[in-house]
Amino acid sequence: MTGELSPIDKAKFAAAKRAVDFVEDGMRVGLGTGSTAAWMVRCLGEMVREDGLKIKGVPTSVRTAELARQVGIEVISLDEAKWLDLTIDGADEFDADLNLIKGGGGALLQEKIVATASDQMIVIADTAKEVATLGAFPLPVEVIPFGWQTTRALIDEALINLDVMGREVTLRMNGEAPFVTDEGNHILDLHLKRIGNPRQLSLVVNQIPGVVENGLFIDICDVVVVGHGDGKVEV
Ligand code: ABF
Repeated sequence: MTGELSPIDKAKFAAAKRAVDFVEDGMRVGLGTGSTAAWMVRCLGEMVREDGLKIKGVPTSVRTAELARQVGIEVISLDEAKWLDLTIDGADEFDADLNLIKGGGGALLQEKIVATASDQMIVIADTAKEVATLGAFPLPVEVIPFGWQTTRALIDEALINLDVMGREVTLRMNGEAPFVTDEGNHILDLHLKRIGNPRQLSLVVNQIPGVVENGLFIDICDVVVVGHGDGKVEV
């Protein structure tokens, strides 16, 4: 499954491989999105095919759903599952309090719904994702397409009073056209450099009309599994 991996992929694979140890027979598992989460889906697929592991997976994106089916995991919707035992997902940044920035891959809305509906959320990451203060990675905010420029102006205005270092807001593009999420929305990336108070920022941004959800995950993650380039893992 792995072949010759680069150190970064080795780190992602190692984290994914360790995290699937938390998965038990009969569990309903939230399946994250992104390259690290894809390793986890492949590992789970192998356990299903080769060890007879019985799980039901709730994917957080169309692409994860496709991969999960390909590797042999039974896929169900969140409404069918109702509640999940565990979600395993990647992240763009995590801090010492296990607060996260997610959404670089554009799937933050479903990722947050799924993680919040889980008894436990495990993040899998390489060491580059660990930060002292969140914010070097641009914060993704999912907004509805209707009036998105007005929504952006309201975000600009709100940022003036918040404890952040940068204030540039850009519309995420996919070539010449705005990026469209699985839910048909757009993403604004907030280039904040340093987020002094993630909880306050999250609450303020989510109150702006047109905002669907932001990529700050506060008090949602329970465990971070960090993979290193030499294949070692810390939990
Ligand atoms: C998802 O994938 C995201 O929320 C995050 O944006 C991204 C991390 O991607 P990768 O694992 O490819 O670095 O988990």
